[in-house]
Amino acid sequence: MIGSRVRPAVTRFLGCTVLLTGLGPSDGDASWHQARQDTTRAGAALTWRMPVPKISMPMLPGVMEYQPPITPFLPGLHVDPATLPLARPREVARLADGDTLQMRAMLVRRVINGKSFVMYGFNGQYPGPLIHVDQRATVVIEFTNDIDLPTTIHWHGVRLDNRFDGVPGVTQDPVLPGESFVYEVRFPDPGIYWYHPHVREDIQQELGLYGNMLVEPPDPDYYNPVNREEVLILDDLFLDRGELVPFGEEASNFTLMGRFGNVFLINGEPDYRLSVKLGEVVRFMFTNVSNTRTYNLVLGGAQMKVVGADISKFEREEWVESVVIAPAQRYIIEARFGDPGELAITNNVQAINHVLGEFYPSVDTLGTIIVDADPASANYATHFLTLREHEDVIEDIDRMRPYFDRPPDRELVLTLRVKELPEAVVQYMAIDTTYYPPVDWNDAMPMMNWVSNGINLEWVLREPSTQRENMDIEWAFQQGDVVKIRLFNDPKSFHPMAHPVHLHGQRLLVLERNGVRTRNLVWKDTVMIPVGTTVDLLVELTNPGDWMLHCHIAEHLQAGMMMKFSVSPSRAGN
Ligand SMILES: [Cu+2]
Repeated sequence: MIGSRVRPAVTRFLGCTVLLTGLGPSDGDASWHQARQDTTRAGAALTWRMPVPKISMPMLPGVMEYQPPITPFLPGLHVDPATLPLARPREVARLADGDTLQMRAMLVRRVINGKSFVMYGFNGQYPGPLIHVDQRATVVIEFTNDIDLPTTIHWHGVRLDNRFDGVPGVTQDPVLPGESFVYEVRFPDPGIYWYHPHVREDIQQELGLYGNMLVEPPDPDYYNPVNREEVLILDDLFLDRGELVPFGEEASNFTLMGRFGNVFLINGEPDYRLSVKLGEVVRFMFTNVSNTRTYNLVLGGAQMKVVGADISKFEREEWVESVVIAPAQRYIIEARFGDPGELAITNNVQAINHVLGEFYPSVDTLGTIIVDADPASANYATHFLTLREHEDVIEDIDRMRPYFDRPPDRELVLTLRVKELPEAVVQYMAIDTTYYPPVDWNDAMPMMNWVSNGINLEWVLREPSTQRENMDIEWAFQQGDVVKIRLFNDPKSFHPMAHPVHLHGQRLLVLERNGVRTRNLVWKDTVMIPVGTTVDLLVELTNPGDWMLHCHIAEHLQAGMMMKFSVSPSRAGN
């Protein structure tokens, strides 16, 4: 009686989809049932144990032994890794308008620092294929799901046709194991974008289902001339005692602070190396695909200028010493390597140990840039040393400036609701006089994080005017509307944390933070809201459909921090 035994597992797993989408379970095929049976048996063999914390701390009674009230899950536990294809580095898929790419989400064998893991990959690659297209192209993606969970693909930051946005229960049904879905993706904006599942991102993104889209502008002078362009994805994988830390099957774990990894990966490599010639100017396109970690990236002291972000160039290029990249954000940086030698690509942060009340500088090396003594054949130093003003961006934003000083049209408060936590933790937090930083650069409360999950915590977007929350919020707009949205991250909640908030299908400007006007604007789709901060966004609603607004910390999204808004087509029908 496979059906009767397995059906509850299917329902439970889709239960997470229900939380995400309000969508009921649907029947899968035989391979789906078999896959679920396998992982259900596997889940019973897995046990929970608190990961060894990176920071030193006294243990609260009951925390080490705490067993999350959910089933531990890892994919393909019964699969012999030797039978799986060895994942290979990302390949470039250069697609013309109208071209078709077949994409398959599948189980792969990954070897990281000499050890084999069963993980996921698109087309057997890590990251997934780099989809390289011209601006205004439309491509067809014939997608097949060959992993053991329902999934979809979301094309992050792309103002595409709503039907292909990849949100289960909103724009499509989830793609069950063995099933397929055809996406048509049009690219109206140049720059760097990325794709990932919109089902259980905490599991599927962590295990390798992500990739970039690079969209070429037709204007050859859109960017500065450089010696080369590098598309780099930043990620952190969470291992404990050499093994992947299990995920929650019915609900996410680590929902308080998100799943902070401890093995840093660039393009899926733990030891990324790039060789350049002396004097080379490199344009880096960075994407942060980590579940929760925000990076403060430094390129070994090389001179850097920031050129663009999520959906456009900045109004003006600027020199920077580091760049802060929150989950899902992209930054376009140009750097020049004027001295031979080795440079470390590092994450330089001020870490905190909440338990001991200590602050300390923390530097992690993500990769290495080797600068050759031979000079580059072409010398772009003059262009590099000139900070450009981008008139095309300024003129585009000029149409928005009349809206800058209007009062907010909508408001949201970002907060947290605690349901059931172990008594020791509740008592600890009650006497806690912890300082909460504007941004959590590290997992500073590993005990609290360990006992948190999608059962006992709920992250909340609350509309003050209606007291509605998350998916109960009803926002309806019209195509062509320009709306100001005010977000406030309540510092007085149980455990405040910065949230990278993402809007699907549209583009936005970050106008003000705590009343301070942004002096160099850029079109974005994901904005960081630090603790205690009020951020005003101006959103240009050009794209009709039903769209999500949510926190891009994967575990916060799974713990409810999402809402939907609708944009009806303008009467002119454009
Ligand atoms: Cu969040």
